Amino acid sequence: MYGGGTIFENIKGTELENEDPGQLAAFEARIDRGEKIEPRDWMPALYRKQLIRMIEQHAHSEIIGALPEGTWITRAPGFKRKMALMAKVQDEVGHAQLLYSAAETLGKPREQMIDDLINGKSKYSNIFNYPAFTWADSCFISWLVDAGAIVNQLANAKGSYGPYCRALDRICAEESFHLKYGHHCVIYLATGTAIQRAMFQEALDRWWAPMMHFFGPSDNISAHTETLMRWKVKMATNDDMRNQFLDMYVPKIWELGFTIPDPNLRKNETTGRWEYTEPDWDEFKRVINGDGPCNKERLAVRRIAEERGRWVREALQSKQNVYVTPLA
Ligand code: FAQ
Repeated sequence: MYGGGTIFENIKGTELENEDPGQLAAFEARIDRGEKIEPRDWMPALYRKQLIRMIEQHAHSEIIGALPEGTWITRAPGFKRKMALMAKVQDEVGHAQLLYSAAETLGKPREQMIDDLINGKSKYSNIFNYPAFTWADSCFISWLVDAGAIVNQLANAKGSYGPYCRALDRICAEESFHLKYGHHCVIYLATGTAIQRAMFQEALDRWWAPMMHFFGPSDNISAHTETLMRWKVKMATNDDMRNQFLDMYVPKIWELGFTIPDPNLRKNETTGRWEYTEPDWDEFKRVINGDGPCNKERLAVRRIAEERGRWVREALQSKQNVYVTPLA
């Protein structure tokens, strides 16, 4: 069913109108049976387009997501935390590589994806456009942003597109280490001095709104959820993922004695759902469309990285390899 009728009653005037009905029906039957779709299989153009959009945005989010924490590597308190944070940041960049590879299987070259990122054409996660002023901000990202990412990725990993699901299985395994590292860092602050506790509370106050935005617009205004869920690209709605995150992490935050900056946040025991102040979707739209506190800075850093790495890529692609004859 789609918008109240069968797919064939509802495709008129949509991007599916030009698809062959037989192929479309066979494709949907495969999805319904829980089969994985692989790169050489037939798929509707809209499925391909939506997957490229979503996987590409996910890849960009990993690579840009490395930046706010990356600036804390040299300032992390203690050698062990520096090592752990460096490994985490390296993992995030590795996740981007896995995701770019998955998106490439759908036909969009990596160079074009990077161009679209640095030219501001593609989106990436709203949350990485906020500044990490303090060490507690870095701890918030490692614990709670990674927690949110895991909620989303565990769901998407059960989806229909083989290469994306396999990439997500690997990514989730690494993210679970990040989460433990982040939780450990936050417990340290929570059980530390009054200044350390205040530092995390202040981070929580600033990051809560972007964290609520992180799962995407409410279901009633989300543009793509219906199509993506129908084709099992997304396995949970934005509101369901937000609810699951609140269910798992609000009790843990309260347990550590911190206050969540939303007076309306409570679990409705009758519905089993969390109630909260409706996030400011105007701010969300502004940030994802390029006007957040750090958008310009984030893209500027990526442009510099792209420019400085050009000679390496050119050297690797060069056909004029120089062979050194071993000395006799
Ligand atoms: N930020 O119709 P929907 C991480 C856009 S990885 C920016 O609901 P959809 C790891 C959306 O693209 C974090 N834009 O969209 C890490 C669309 O715009 P468009 C990233 C957003 O796709 C941790 C419009 O709003 N994870 O954190 C956001 O059905 C720590 C309408 O929205 C993924 O990308 C947002 N938060 O659902 C790294 C997972 N939300 O394209 C370093 C895969 C929505 O029409 C440190 N993605 N938009 O112009 C997904 O599951 C989905 O794409 C959603 C959005 C759930 C994010």
